Amino acid sequence: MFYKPGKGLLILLFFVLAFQAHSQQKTNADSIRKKMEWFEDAKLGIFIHWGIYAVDGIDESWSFYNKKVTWPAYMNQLKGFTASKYDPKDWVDLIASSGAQYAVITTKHHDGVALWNTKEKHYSTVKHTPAKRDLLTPFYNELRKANIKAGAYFSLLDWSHPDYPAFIKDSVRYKLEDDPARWNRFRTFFQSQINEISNQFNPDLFWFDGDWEHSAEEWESQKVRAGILQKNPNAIINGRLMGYGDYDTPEQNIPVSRPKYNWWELCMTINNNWGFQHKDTNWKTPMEIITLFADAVSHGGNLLLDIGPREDGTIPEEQRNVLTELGKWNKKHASAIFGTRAGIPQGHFYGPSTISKDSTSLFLFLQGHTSGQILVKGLTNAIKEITVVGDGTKIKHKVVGKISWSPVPGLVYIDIPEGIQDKYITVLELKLEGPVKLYTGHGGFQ
Ligand code: H79
Repeated sequence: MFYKPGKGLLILLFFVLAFQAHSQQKTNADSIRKKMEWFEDAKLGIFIHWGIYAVDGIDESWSFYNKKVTWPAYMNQLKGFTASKYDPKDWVDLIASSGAQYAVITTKHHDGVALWNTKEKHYSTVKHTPAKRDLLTPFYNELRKANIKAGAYFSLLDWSHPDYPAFIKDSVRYKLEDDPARWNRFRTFFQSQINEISNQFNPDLFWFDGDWEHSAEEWESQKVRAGILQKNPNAIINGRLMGYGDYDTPEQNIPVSRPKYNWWELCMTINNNWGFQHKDTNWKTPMEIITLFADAVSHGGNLLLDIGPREDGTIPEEQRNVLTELGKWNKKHASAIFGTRAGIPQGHFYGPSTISKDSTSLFLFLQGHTSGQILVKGLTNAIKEITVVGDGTKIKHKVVGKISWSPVPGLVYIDIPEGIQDKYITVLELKLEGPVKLYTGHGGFQ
């Protein structure tokens, strides 16, 4: 008798295949390794969601898509977007103080409102809001002065464009297959906007969003990628181009195991929303942000931490506070964070860790007010010295249970004295004899 797969199994298979098609990376890691260097070293970026949604403090674009407000009511916010206190120098000072090495700003969200003077006949802050100006040029200029890499978020999908098929949930303007000419008009439009961004701002990084509504063929992903790289061969492209990007972008959800792409970046809000919302006071604390930052870096990833300025361009105090506290901690622990590589697996040390680029220093992150003894397992290297990062205190360790004739290393117990604890996370540097080498066996005699 033949096995007849049940409906459930077929549906599962469909999702597995669909997911693979979505997430499979078409770019070869070796071919992009060189240009990815700064990104791999950078660890921290600041994401900025600024748009008309800050006027009423409602979900960016999704509020009309999900029918929480009507599209006309949403677009009415155009009238209230002033940028009257916008101070790009202040923004960049704040970003620099956090220790971030790059920033990514929304050039256009799913609502279609461009923050620059687009030549296309479509919405912009220049032509349709009291702000009446290109908000991106002054920001990018300040970033470059501060030597911070410049990133451009761009939504491929555009729910406000008359030639874009999807509009609001459960309602489309037309079906692509019924009117390919109309879809082609949209393609010409969005490719032109991407070209404008390339030519006017020459971003170091493109951060696409909204790719899930169409296939790579429909988006002409290869053409988008080629166009960007023609202008700037070193531009980095995030992984939301239906397989034609350079790195993975888990959103809001912290990965427990390392994402598939060779490089990855966790994007995360400080409260519950990307854009400014008056009622959202669910702020993450500096401790929580520092903890999840250390966790991302420990797994070889970056954190792209989001801020949402008000419509007038001011940045809420709670967000400023998180960035400055994170910055103070980063300054003290710079050697353990920037330019490092993913740490050792959990079985060796139960906490985040990183390894210096030359692999001869192991950094251990101790959460809370750890004191007493901590344990490292399976570390083959001899330890030259252990210091508290950013403080210099030398601390003692003891190797326990090493059998002289066995290659299995002993257990390393490290004494954590009182008085050296950081307010957030204390970091130890273990200077090793040679590059880190781990024993991963089953114990016993070999
Ligand atoms: O700009 C911010 C958000 O507005 C935007 N990305 C960040 C940076 C964003 N919001 N949600 N999403 C991206 C993911 C959307 C997921 C869904 Fe779906 C779209 C859930 C349902 C439709 C994709 C397609 C996942 C399941 C089906």
